[in-house]
Amino acid sequence: MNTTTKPRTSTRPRVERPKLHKVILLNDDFTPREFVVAVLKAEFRLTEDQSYRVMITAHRKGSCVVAVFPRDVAETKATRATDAGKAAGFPLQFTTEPEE
Ligand code: TYC
Repeated sequence: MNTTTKPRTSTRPRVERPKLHKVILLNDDFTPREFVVAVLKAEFRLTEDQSYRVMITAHRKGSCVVAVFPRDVAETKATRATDAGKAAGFPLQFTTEPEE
């Protein structure tokens, strides 16, 4: 068997790392604060403190970034969290957008 190796003459082109996507919580006038906090804890594994801060930021400013994930994970979590609100009769909304 020929075990000699020839020197490597080609290199693999470096590709860009896939972009992470932000999950964004949107404020509304109807969803109770405690419910928003509960969804953030359950779906995003935030602590009570982190969840409260994200909720109150969205409440005051209109929206707040919850976390960043690969695109499919971000979309799945945003959908699940929005569906949790819908199932309870609330208009709670989570969206996603690519990081710069
Ligand atoms: N604004 C809601 C209220 O006053 C609470 C709330 C906060 C709802 C953040 C959504 O993303 C949200 N009951």
